[in-house]
Parts: sequence; C-alpha cells; structure tokens
Amino acid sequence: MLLDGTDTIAARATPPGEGAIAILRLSGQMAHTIVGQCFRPRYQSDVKYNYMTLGEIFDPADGSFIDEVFCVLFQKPHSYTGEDVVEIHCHGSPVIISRSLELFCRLGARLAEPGEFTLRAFLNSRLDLTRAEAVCDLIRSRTDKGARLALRQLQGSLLEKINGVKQKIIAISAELEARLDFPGEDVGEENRTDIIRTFENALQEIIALIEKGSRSRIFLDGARIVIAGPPNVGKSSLFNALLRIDRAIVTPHPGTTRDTIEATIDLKGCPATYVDSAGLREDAGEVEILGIERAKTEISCADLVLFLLDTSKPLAPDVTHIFDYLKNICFILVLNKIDLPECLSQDDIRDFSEMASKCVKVSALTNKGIDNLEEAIADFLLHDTSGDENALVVNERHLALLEGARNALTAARDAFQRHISDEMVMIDVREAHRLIARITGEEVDEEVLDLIFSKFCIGK
Ligand SMILES: Nc1nc2c(ncn2[C@@H]2O[C@H](COP(=O)(O)OP(=O)(O)OP(=O)(O)O)[C@@H](O)[C@H]2O)c(=O)[nH]1
Ligand SMILES: [Mg+2]
Repeated sequence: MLLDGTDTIAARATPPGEGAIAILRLSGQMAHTIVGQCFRPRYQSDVKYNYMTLGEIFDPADGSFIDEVFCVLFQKPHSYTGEDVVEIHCHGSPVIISRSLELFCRLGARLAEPGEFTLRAFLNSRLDLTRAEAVCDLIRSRTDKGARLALRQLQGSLLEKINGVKQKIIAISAELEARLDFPGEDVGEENRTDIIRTFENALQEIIALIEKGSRSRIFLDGARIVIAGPPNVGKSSLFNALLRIDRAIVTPHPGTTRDTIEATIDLKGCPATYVDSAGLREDAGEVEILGIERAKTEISCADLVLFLLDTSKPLAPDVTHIFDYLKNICFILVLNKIDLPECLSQDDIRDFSEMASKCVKVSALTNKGIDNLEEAIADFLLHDTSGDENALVVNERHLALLEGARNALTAARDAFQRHISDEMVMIDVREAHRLIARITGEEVDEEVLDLIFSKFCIGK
C-alpha cells in the first residue's frame, strides 16, 4: 500500500449494487481539480465548501451527460482524510458509478485500496490507530451492543485509557531519569514508594484492559455455539427452539441432519451463531459419515458446544466413542425430552456431567427450560460483561502489545524493588512505553498498517 499519499484516490463509499443514491468519494491533491473538470453546477453561486451543490457530471472528452448529482467539496484539513475531498451523490446505478469512476481515473485519480481513506486519515493525524480500527468494527458490528462499543472506541474511549497508562509510564521514566542525572543525591524512601505506587497503578490499568477488554471483544467478534450429540436426540429441534424459527428439518428418523446448518442471533448483545450438526454415531452411511466429519470439525473450533442427550431413552452403546470428541472442549450437557418419562439415571451420564461446565434439562418440543439454557450459554460466554455500558474492547493486536507492556513493566517494577540499577530498570520501562505507543500508532510499521487496513471495505 502506498504511504506517501501524494496521489488522488477515488471509490464509491456506499455498498455495491443498485440503490436510490450512491456516494462516490475522491481524496487527494487533485480531487477538486478533477471534479472541476467534469462537474457543472446548476448555479455557479451555489458552490461553497461543506455544502451540497446541485449540478451534473459530464465527460469533458465529448461533453456527454453522465448524471444529475449533488457535489460536496471539503477543504483540507477539514475532511475525513485531512486532504482535499469531494463527495458526489449520484443515482445508485452500477453503470453510472463505474462510468464516473472511470472518468475520475482518466482525469488523474486512481481507484482506492481497501481502507485507504481511513489510512490517510490516520497518516494525517485525523485519527489514532485505535479509532481507525473502531471504524472497521463499527461497520462490521452485528448487534446494538457491538455498535455502541465500537462507537465509544471511535469517540476515543480506548485512546484515553491508553494515554492514561502512557502518562504513568512517562512519570516513572521522568523520576528514574532524574535519579540517573543526580546519582549522588539521596532521594529517600518516600520517593521510592511513590515510584512503586505509579508502577502498581499502571500495571493495574493494563491488567484490567487485558482481562475485561478481551472478554468484551465477543460482542464484536461473536461466538460459535455448536449443537452436537447422538442422532435423534433433538439437536435440530433445539436449534429451532433457540432461534425461535422453524429453520432445520426435524423428523422422527435418526440421521436426518447431514450438513451443518447455522444461523446468527443477538444473545444479550453478542452475535451468537448456532450450528446444528449431524448426529454422531459409529455405524453411519456414506453421506452421514461426511456430515459427522463436518460436525467434528465444528466441535473442535466452537466457542461452546451444547452436547445433547435424550433422557427418555437409554444411552446407545457407541456413545462412549463420542466422549473422545469432547476432550478439551467446553460444553454444556443438555438433557432433552424432559416432557417424556425419564430413563437416564445420574449414573448413566456421570462421565459427561463431570466434564461439562453445566448441566441443563430442557424440552425442545415444549420449550421448557430453553430460557434457563440461554441464561447458561450467556453466563458462559459473556461472564458478567453484558451489563457493562462503559466496557472497553481490545482486539488481538492490542492484547499482544498490552501483554508485552505488562511483562516489561512487571520486570521493571521487580528490578526496582530489588534495588537493581536504575539504568537496568529504564530498559524495561522504555520497552513498555514503546509497546503502549504502538497501540495508538505513535510508533508503527508499514506491515502492521497493511494488515489493519486491508480488513476494511473499499471506499472506507
Ligand atoms: N417428546 C419430545 N420429542 C422431541 C423433543 N425434541 C425433539 N423431539 C423429537 O425427536 C425426534 C428427532 O428430533 P430432531 O430434532 O430431528 O433430532 P436430531 O438430533 O436433530 O436428529 P438427527 O438430525 O437425525 O441427528 C423428532 O421426532 C422430534 O419431534 C422433545 O423435547 N420432546
Ligand atoms: Mg437434526
């Protein structure tokens, strides 16, 4: 990706396909000149920065009319990217969009890479990296809660927190530097206690971010919850009950579900994807075996498995094989068909219930216990985070840097407490500072920027 930002980029800012209106955007040194050559305002006196001007786009090569549009000019640095920007609101026809973009490119622009507008906003200091990442999260968010968390980050909630930590690290550095500058002076115990207190405060804030922030990420990333178990125990019925729609086929015949079926719902603010799978058994036919393979793959990458058994029937002899699939997997044991006379005893299911994080009884037919099961799923996935309106979210990149900063700062504090030389302590303090600065993008390399912005959609 080009980082010098000298060329002018163009892209549509609205989603592909037909629509009432589409918005095209240009950013860069030539944005105003390019549009000046192909936009004719209806009334010349209307043209003002930040105001919509009615007019038409035409091809200067032959004067042909392309579309009637509204045009908005933004002057640097007062624009999203910090550069000269033009937005063209045209009719949402794919033909008009491609003709206009082709025209802009002929007049000197080039098509933008994914996320390039936001990348330029970052490079021009309109946004720090945490806020640029929040733009992507906000666009991708699938629940109201996820959108609100991303919006808070866009407004600078994480930036503020990170800056707070950074100030504490800077304060520690300043104290240590002063001690290095005046080595002979006795700075006393009080000063040492203050420095240790600042170390502790900074560490506490970093640890809270690591623990709470990564847990809250589930509201943006979502969770996969796989419904698994032997055939005919009611997996598809439970899938339908949890989704509250008649989505998967249910029949009295074992082996009905072959492929995996999935659907996503909003579970207390978390985009929860439920996956229905083929019943696990040993003597399956050819197609069913393929389905069982898929079920096993889903189980191995699930955030949570709902392992279902039918309480109205004895356990099938091959159920012990299923046990192997559940090793190292987090699952809730769900005992279904409680509307029928109970046949399974505690002893029958002991092995499963000992491994399960919880056991819940339901009837997927009558919906009895479904609310309890949903509570148990939400408790497992969301812990106590769903009610926290001020939650901060950290992504994997932030997490790795925060963990590095925690380790460096812990090493520095321990060395300081053990009266190891201030020079040595400073090495770890500087490292912690460097890692924290990378979160907001004060220090960053091109590879990281590429990785972050390539996840964006074109035009953002
Ligand atoms: N009485 C009763 N019957 C149920 C309950 N849940 C499911 N069933 C019935 O059990 C049979 C199998 O249900 P499914 O939901 O298709 O079971 P499955 O586990 O998806 O089956 P496969 O896809 O074949 O592995 C159907 O006849 C359902 O109506 C329940 O809670 N109570
Ligand atoms: Mg099924």
